[in-house]
Amino acid sequence: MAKTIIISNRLPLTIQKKDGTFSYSESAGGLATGLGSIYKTNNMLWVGWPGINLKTDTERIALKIELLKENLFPIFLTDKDIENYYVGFSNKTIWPIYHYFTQYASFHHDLWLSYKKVNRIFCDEIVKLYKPGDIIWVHDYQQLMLSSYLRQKLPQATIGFFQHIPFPSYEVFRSIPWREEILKGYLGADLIGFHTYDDTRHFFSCLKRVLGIENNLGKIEYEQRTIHVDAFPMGIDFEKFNTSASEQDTTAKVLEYKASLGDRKIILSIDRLDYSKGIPQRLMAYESFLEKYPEYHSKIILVQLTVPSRYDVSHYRNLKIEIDELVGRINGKFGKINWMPIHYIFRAIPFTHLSALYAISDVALITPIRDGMNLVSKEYVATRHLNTGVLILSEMTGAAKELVEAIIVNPNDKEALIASLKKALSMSKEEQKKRMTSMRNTIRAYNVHNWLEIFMGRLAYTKELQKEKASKFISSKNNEHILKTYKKAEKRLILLDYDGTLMPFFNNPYDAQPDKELCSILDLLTADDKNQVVIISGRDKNTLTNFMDDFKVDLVAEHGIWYRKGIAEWKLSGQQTESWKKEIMPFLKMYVARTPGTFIEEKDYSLVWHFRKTDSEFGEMRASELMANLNYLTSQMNLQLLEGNKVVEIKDSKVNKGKVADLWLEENYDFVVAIGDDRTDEDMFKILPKWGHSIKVGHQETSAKYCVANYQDVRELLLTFIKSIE
Ligand code: GDG
Repeated sequence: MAKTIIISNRLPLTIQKKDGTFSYSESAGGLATGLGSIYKTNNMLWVGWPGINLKTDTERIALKIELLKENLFPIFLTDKDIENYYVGFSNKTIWPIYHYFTQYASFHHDLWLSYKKVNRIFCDEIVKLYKPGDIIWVHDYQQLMLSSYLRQKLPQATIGFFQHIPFPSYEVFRSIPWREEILKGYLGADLIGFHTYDDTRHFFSCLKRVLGIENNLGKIEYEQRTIHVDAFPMGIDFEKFNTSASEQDTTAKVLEYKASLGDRKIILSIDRLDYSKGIPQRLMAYESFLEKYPEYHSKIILVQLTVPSRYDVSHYRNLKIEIDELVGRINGKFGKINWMPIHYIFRAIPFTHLSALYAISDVALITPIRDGMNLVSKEYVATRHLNTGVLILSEMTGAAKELVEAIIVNPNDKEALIASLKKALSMSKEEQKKRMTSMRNTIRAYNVHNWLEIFMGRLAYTKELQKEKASKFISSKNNEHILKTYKKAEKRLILLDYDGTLMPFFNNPYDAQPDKELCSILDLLTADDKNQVVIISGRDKNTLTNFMDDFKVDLVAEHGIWYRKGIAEWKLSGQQTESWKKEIMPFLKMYVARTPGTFIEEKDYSLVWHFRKTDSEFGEMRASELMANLNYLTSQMNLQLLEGNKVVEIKDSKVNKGKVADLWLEENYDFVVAIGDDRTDEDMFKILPKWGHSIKVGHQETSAKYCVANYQDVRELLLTFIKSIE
C-alpha cells in the first residue's frame, strides 16, 4: 500500500536514553504539534533526525526498531553536521533572513556546504524508503534543497513541499549568496505551499527576479514540469483542544492554577524562546501598562511560558538573559508579597498543563515580530469552548489573516500594545462572545485535517495536470506519427517562427543571426524539393532579408504585413498605412524616457516597445500601464496591441500570422507543420487543416496539438525530418 513520507529536520518526539532504555516525550514546536495529530492515523512514515546522537550501530538499530513501531524513521547525524547544518546554516542564515532579522544573519560557505551535504544524506535515505506510488512531503527551511535532490533521483515521484516560516521579500532574500541554488531547490517539488498569500507573492517575485521564471496564476513551468505554488494556511486539531478543556485532568489542573494565582485576570503568552516572537517588546509594553494603570496592580498576572529553544545560538542565549532581566526588573519594581505581575516559566510543560493555561486565561497576548502562522493563537481560541476570552494578536503573524476578530496590533507599537491590553481587560462578555464565536467557527472549519486534505488534493491535481501536458510533448525520439506523414508526403509546407523557435532570445534583437547549426538545418531542409519552408516572423523585412537571404525559404515579416515568395519582391498583405505611427510614437518615447533599458523598434507598419533589458517586474508593470493607455486609442484606429515576449507591439489589426499563412495553405500540400513559441503563433495554429501538425515551443497554454520544450528541441525535430528521408 502506497504511503506518505513526511520529512522534517526533527522527529516529533524528544528521545532520552537512561540505563540502556529509551524514553520519549512529545516535542514542542509548531511543526511537531501541527502534524503530530495526523501522522499516526494515516498511512504515513515520518523521517527526521531523532535529536540524539548514538555512537554504536547496536544502539542505532535498537532505536530504529522502536521508532518504526510509531511510524517514525530516524536519520542519524553527527554532532558536527548538526552544528553546521542545523545550528549553523538553518538557524544562523535562513531563519534570521526569512524573519527579516538581517542583522543576525551570517553567511559562511562551509555552513552552506554542510547544509547541502545533510540534505543529500536525507535524500539518500528517502530514496531507499521510497516505493513507486508513495507521496513525498518535505517540510520547512532545514530541507530547502531536498526536493531538487529527490527529483534528480526520482524523476517521476510526487513531491510536495511546505514551508512553515515566512518567505521574505526579494530585497531581503537577495542578500543570500546562494539564492539561485536555494530557489532551484524548491523547484524539485510539484507543489510548493506557504502559510499566506504574502509568502507566495514574495516567492514569485524572487523567482522572477533571481531566476527569470514567470508564474501564470500560481503555475510555474520548469524543466518540463508544471509546478503549483499556493497558500495553505495551516490549521490545528480543533477537537483535541476543544474537548481538552472539559477533560478531568485539565479541569483538575485549572482548579490548582486558580487556587495559586488567586482571583485575578490572567494574561497568557506562550512562545518558543526566539527573537522573532517579540518577548522583550511585550514585557516592556506590560511594564508601561502597569505604570500607566496602577489600578490594575494586584488584579492581573501575565503568565509568560517560554519553551527553551536553540540554546546553542548566541542570539538565543542573549535573548534569555534579556528576558530574565526584564522579568526580574518588572517583578522587582511592582511586585508585592502577595502578588507578582509576571509568572515566568522557562521550560516545556505537558499538554494538560498547557490546555489548563489556555482555559484559565482571560486574555492571550500573542505578539510576534514575525511569525509564519502561529499556532498558539489558534489553540487558545479552540480551547475557549465557552466563547469567552480575548485574543490580542500581532498583525505580523500568518494567523492574523484568518483571526480577524482578534484585537490586531503592530508588535512594534508600544502604545498600541498598551491600548490593546486596556481594551482586552475591559471588554464586555457580549463582545468577547461575539468575537470568540466567530474565530472558533473559522478555526473549526479550517482545521489541520482540512489543511492536509486540501494540500494533498492539490498535489494530486498537479500530478494529473503534468500527465496531461506530458502527453502533448514530443521529442526527436517520440514523433513517429508526424514522421510517418512527413515521409509519405509529396508536397510539404513547413511554417516556422524565428525568435524563440529557431533561435534563442538575445538582449539585442539584432544579435540573433542564424548560427552554423541553424544554417545547416535550413540548407538540408530546403534541399529537398518536396519541402516549402516559410519563415513567418514578427521581424521587419530588412532584418529578415539580412538573416535569411542565403536560404531557399519564403518569408513573412511584421506578423504578416509583408511577405515574399521565393526571390520575388516583398509584397504588402492588403492596404497598409503608417499615418497612425505619429500618434503612438510620443507615448512610446515617453515610456522609454521613464523606463531605462527599454527601446523602440520601428518597422514599416508596426512599432515595438522592448523591455527585455530592464528589471523584469518593473518592465512588466510599465508594459501593463502602456497597454492600458494605448488600449482605448488603438481600438479607434483599427490597430492591434500584442503583448509578446518582453515586448509590446502595435500593428494593423486586420493582419495576423494565420491570415498570411492562408496564402500558402491555399495550395495543395499533403503535409503541413507550423511551429512557434509566441502568442501570435496561435493564429497560425488555428488556421491549419485538421490533419496538420501544430507545435508550440514552451509550456504555456496553447491550441497547438503538440509541444516541445525549447528551440533546441525544434532543431532536433527538424533534423529527424531530414534524416527520415536519407
Ligand atoms: C513554526 C513557525 C508556524 C509551546 N509550548 C509548549 C508546547 N508548545 C506548542 C504549542 C504550539 C507550538 O508549540 C508552537 O507553535 P507556533 O506556531 O506558535 O510556533 P513555532 O514553534 O515557531 O512554529 C510558526 C508553525 O511552525 C507551524 O507551521 O505556525 O509560524 O515559526 O503548538 O502548543 N507544547 C507543549 N508544551 C509546551 O510547553 N506540549
